Amino acid sequence: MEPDRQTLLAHLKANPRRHDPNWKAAEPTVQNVLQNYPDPMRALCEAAVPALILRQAFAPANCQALVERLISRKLMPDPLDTANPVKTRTRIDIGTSLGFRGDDQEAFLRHASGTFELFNSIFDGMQDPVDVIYESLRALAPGKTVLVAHEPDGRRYGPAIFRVHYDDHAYAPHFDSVRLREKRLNYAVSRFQHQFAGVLCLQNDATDGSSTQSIMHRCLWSPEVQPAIAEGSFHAYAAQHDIGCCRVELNPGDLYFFNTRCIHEVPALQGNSARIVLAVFIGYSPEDGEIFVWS
Ligand SMILES: O=C(O)CCC(=O)C(=O)O
Ligand SMILES: [Fe+2]
Repeated sequence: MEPDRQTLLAHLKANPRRHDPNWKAAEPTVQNVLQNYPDPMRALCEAAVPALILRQAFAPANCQALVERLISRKLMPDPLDTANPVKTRTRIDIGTSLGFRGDDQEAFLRHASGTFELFNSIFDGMQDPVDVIYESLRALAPGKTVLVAHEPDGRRYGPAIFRVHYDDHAYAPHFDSVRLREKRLNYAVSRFQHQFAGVLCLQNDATDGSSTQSIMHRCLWSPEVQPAIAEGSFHAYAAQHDIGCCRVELNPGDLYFFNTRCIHEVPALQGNSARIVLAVFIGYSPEDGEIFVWS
């Protein structure tokens, strides 16, 4: 359950976030990351860094072209089309979400196969942003095989998902784990010890420097922190335990990877535009030759 928005804001007001100057993302290119962290996946496992950021992994000009493509294919509404019906949701997903559809495994896998068809045609004539995420991960995890997550019978999960966020959409402080949180032990991805996310920024909610950005807290989830997450009092918990954070500042085309067991949040949007990302989850175990990617 999402904690109550008012509670969250009250705790945040009384306990402002503290930036941790000693916890910095590794960036801006694969080469630089590997120089400083020869095993970047290990750095993520240990939360030695809040994130790995690859600047302009996807050309910024292509971001705009891609958003226009999503609009022309009617996958998201045209913001200039004032005849649009009033939106009733603050988020549109384009793709297949295990979190949302995983309760019915058959329906989930069927939906995922539809997403493969959609993604096969959607990027015609342009750089494929899904490839960019997978190739970046391959470069950061030399020696591993990076592939779309699949069940033992070969059926694949969704390869990635577009998320279009509107209005005052927010992600309260949370963690993501098929193993520890969602407890989807009937899925092949539950074999992995660690879960990461890869998020490619396609559009910010504002272009004037006031855009909303994700915030990583220097705190790996444990049963001890769970009550604060559930109650919406994580900001007070962080202040009490002197937990600092890092704001991951992204521009369109920037791709970041992080450990989803780190408590993270995206505060409420304030700008006039939608915040649009292409996102994946990643399953990783140090001794496993395969890395599974899904959405
Ligand atoms: O959009 C982001 O940057 C992260 C979103 C997130 O935390 C999630 O989808 O679980
Ligand atoms: Fe998350």
